[in-house]
Formats: sequence, structure tokens, C-alpha cells
Amino acid sequence: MILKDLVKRYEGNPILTAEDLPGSDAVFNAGAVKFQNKYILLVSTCTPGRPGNGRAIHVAESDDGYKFKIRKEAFIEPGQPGPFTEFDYDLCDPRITCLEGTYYITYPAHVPGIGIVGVIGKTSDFIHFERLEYASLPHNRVPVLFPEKIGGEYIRLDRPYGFYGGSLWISRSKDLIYWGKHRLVLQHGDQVWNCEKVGPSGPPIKTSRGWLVIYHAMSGAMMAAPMYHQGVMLLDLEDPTKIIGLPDQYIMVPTTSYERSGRVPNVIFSTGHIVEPDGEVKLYYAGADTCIALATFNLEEMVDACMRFPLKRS
Ligand code: BMA
Repeated sequence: MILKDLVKRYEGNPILTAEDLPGSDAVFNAGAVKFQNKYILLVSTCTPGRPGNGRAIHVAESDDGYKFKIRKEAFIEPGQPGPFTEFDYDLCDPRITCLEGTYYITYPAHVPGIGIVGVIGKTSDFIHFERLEYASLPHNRVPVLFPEKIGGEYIRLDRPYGFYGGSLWISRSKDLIYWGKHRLVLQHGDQVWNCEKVGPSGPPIKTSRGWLVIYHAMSGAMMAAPMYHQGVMLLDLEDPTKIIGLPDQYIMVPTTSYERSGRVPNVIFSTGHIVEPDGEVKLYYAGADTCIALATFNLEEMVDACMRFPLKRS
């Protein structure tokens, strides 16, 4: 079984480019959610002249999930007064999780010379944004929340990293402020495609057979040219520290021109998806850190695929 055959790229890709936000150089990694019958993307943008590194997060809206319009004003940008803004230098990679009716947004805030910390904030209207806390110490990026509590606790995945690349961890919290019970879920692997880093993409998707987690996997500079893939795994519903299914193949590898060339070549990076009522997953991802593209797959087919690669852990 070839997993990448389950994923179809939209023929109209890329769906958003820098031309859709005048003045910008790139629009890329986007969180995704349905809100009041609209498809919402929180888009990472890069605009010279902005404070910090020029990066900010903008809202894009759509009626059909394919044609998006980006709002000109940033939704989250550096240089704003208020709590938890001092690391707002390089804002990108937002993930959105709808949890108990609130839209939580997590993103890495990066200050050169200090490192990267995860930030958790929330919105109820995609106009106002409130930062709640730093979710992690440096170096830790890409926090993403599960869409419901498990065992009465909030759960998040992230990718701390250090000497030996980055692996995917899980943590728990009673209030979204204090985090603990850290456990390793997935170590970066022993194959070329996943040997350097593995970290979560958008929020885990609940299915009757487990949590489907889409994750990014980076091949190492030592073994091959660096390349970002997307992979999948299935976690136990009640105990998401346990992997049930772990395919040894990626589901996406850069192949098209918009994935292979751009600001960072050979990158497919997703921070958001939307699950349609018929089970289609719309996976929004950035090509080469430069544009936004769309791919789709069927949720149950992907879970079937994970079940073909059972993982037994003691
Ligand atoms: C990650 C982050 C992402 C980026 C990806 C690929 O470490 O910096 O923002 O999309 O690398 O370059």
C-alpha cells in the first residue's frame, strides 16, 4: 500500500500566494477552522518593513474552502502592547483548535539569541486576540491542542528540540496555564524522510478508532538534502501517549514546482486542516514556505491505512 496515493492535490494549487497580500513576500503556514459557515485560515505572512522579522499572522476567509481573501490588517503582529508580547519577533505557524466553543490559537514566538517559546491565546471572533500564557520554555515550537479534554485535562502536542533533532511530545494541563506529565510520543525516526525532526501539524482528529495525528517529518542534512514531509499516526483515544498505528511511509513529499522551489525549497508544511461532514479532510499546507496549497484525503481511508501498521508498545 502506498500512502501518498490516498492524498490528492487540488489542481488549482497554489490557492494563496504573496500576490493575494500586496506588499508581502510570502504567505505560508496556516491554521484552519470553520467559523460561522466560513472557512478561516490564519496565514503566516512576511512583509518587509514590519516590526521584528516582518512576519505576522493574517486572517483569510472563504465560502468554499478553495477561494480565500486575505484581510489586509494583521490579526497577530509584533510590536503590540500587552502581556506575553515580548517574544513577538517572528510570528508564524499558528494552529487553531476549537475547544469547548472557544478558538485557541497556539504559535511559536521567536527571539534571536533567546530561542523559541510556544504561546497560547484565544479568540471568539477572529478580530480580537488575547494571549493567555507562554506554553513552554525554549527551545520548543509548534504546540497544538487536542480539540477536547481527556481524563479531565487539556492535552497538547509539541516538538521540543536540542542536540539530537526534534521529537514529538505530549503534555497535560488542568487550566491551559500550568503544563506537566510530559511524555515522549514519537521519536524522530531511522529513515531518511523522518530522521531529523518530527512534530505535529494541525490538531489531532478524533475518530472512532483513535486520534489521527498528521505530523511533519524532516530528513536530515547529513543524510540527504533537507526536506519536509507529512506523515500520519493513530493514537489511543483514552491514552494518547500510546501509538496504535504508525505507517513507515510519508503521506506527502515535495514533488510539484510550488513545493520544490521557493524561499525554503523542498518543504511541505501543514498547520491546519478542516474535516468535512462527508469525511473529506482538507489539508492546507505551505509549499516551500512561500505559498499555500490544498490537498484532500478521506479520513476513514487514512485511519484504515494507519491500522495496517500496528505498533505494540510495552
Ligand atoms: C520549521 C519552521 C516552519 C517552516 C519549516 C520549513 O522549523 O521554521 O515555519 O515552515 O521549518 O522551513
